[in-house]
Amino acid sequence: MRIDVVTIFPEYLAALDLSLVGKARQRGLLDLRVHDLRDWTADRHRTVDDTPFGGGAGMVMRPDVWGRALDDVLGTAPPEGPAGSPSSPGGDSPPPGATTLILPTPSGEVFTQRHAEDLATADRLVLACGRYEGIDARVAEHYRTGGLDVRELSIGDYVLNGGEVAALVMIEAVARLVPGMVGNPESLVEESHGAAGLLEYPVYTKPPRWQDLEIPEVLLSGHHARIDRWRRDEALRRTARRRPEMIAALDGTALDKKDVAL
Ligand code: 6GU
Repeated sequence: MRIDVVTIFPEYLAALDLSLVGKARQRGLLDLRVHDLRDWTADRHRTVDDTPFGGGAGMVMRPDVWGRALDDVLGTAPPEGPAGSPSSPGGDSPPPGATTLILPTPSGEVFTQRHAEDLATADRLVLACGRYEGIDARVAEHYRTGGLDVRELSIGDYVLNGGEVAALVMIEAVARLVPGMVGNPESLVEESHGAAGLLEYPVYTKPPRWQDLEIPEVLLSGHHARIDRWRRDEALRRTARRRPEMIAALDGTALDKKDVAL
């Protein structure tokens, strides 16, 4: 998979050198490139924003700068100048295949595990991180009209200063679902927000007694059917308390006769 991030703060994305995503990059499973939006500015001050039409507080990011950047990174830019001219800041030509343009924004659809699963099947993701009051709305409209899959996505109901942290969240959630990226695919099976539609049950490890607290006895029983039953009931209880709307959303066939009464 190829992922490009365009931002005025490339340093924000340094965390992508670490952990699972960093290893996937080293192993060549993930081609991740971070670009500085200001490389596509045209003035001495490298301006990316301007005042909003219609008035109001704050600044809006200019569509012309974003258009040059995204055309270049997406590979929809007009042909380059004469041979020997400096190469574009976007680098060499992008791969063919399904591309999704993601615009992280607090006014987007809320990003869920379902979005992550869907985006993990794309060949290419391009994330355009806005700052200030956001990106001129014509940018999303232009690329959508051009036939690109454009997603405006929020990571939750709170406001961040820009799309960079949201981009980190989405990239990590997607990358761990790409085949080969997670060491043990079984760890994807029983997790929270997975197929069961429940939060995950509580987990325990050694030592068996800590701060006067013991682990639930059933986990030491070696009785796998009883352990599975206990875990499912704990997942149901926890979900009912913390996320009652997830219980309401379970389909009629999701609960069995032995499920704990909630
Ligand atoms: Cl994607 N961007 C910003 N600026 N704030 C957010 C967000 C995104 N998602 C939640 N809050």
